[in-house]
Amino acid sequence: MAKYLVTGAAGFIGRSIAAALLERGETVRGVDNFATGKRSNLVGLEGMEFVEGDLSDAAVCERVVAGVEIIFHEAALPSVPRSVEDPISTNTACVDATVQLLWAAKKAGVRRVVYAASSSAYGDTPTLPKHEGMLPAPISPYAVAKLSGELYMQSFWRVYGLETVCLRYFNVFGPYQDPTSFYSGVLAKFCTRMMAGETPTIFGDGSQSRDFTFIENTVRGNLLAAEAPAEKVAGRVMNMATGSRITLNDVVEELRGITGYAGEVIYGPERNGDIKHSLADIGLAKELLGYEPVVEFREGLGRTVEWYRETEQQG
Ligand code: UD2
Repeated sequence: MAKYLVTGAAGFIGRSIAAALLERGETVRGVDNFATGKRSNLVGLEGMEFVEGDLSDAAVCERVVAGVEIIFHEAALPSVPRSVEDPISTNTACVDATVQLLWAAKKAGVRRVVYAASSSAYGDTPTLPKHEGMLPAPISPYAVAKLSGELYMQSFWRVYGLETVCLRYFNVFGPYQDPTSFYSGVLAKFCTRMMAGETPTIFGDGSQSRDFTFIENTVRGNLLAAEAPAEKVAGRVMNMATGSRITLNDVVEELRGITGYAGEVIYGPERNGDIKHSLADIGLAKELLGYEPVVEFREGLGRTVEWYRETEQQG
């Protein structure tokens, strides 16, 4: 019987959490509907019990939560532009599925749910760094959907006593992130394109900045959130990031150095629903979880390029 459930286990973040749990010798169940997750991401996770299914289906939720103590809820339909084009699918995957999962978890007596919340909740407010005391101001349907998930988490803590912890991820990147979709995260796209000598396209003038967070930091934060005492973390929302930011123009310069790309960069129109600057205050996660980022941006970027090179990924 599995102690941990990882939703979105065939996705980039889910598979990384599952791998860390297996490494610790834990019993793990994973679920994924392969909407954006990949079967190839399950290679190396043979020790995990895997269920293929969609969490918007109550029967799937009931099946996967059975006997579980702690859930890492990573399943979602990411991407701001995808949600602008199709808000219904984003809502189904991020909101409906989350409520179904929580309801099944509550009924099955699951103790804790650690939720992949998003920095997009802060919207485009000019104040930097973003801290958890700020009023949410989501812009895109994606941001609204992820924030709704947070609110459901807090409700299930308040109403049913299900321990929930929301970690607001800030632009996670690293090995296993899919570079092949139009909706892929910018670093997955830029790393693989520039490695292949192909031109990256920046949406806007490239002065936008992000608190890009290497996956190992995110995984570490999740494990800490699963272990922290309920008195400290249940019902809480906290940023999960590095506390530093870099502009897209500077990212491209870094990648020129790492990949040897000497070609041009195309500048296209700014993306609808985009946020200009994003930077986290990580003080709360430090205080409540003892979290510290362990891999800084440049090292993470180098390791990511190395992984794409070794696995011969194409953007
Ligand atoms: C948002 C969230 C992030 C996570 C993610 C999931 C913010 C600040 N961040 O990421 O935490 O939830 O959604 O999808 O809300 N871009 C280009 N060229 C490309 C692709 C992207 O210039 O080929 C730009 C894009 O316009 C944006 C930046 O790169 O300014 C980052 O885009 P992204 O899609 O990687 O992530 P973002 O910030 O929407």
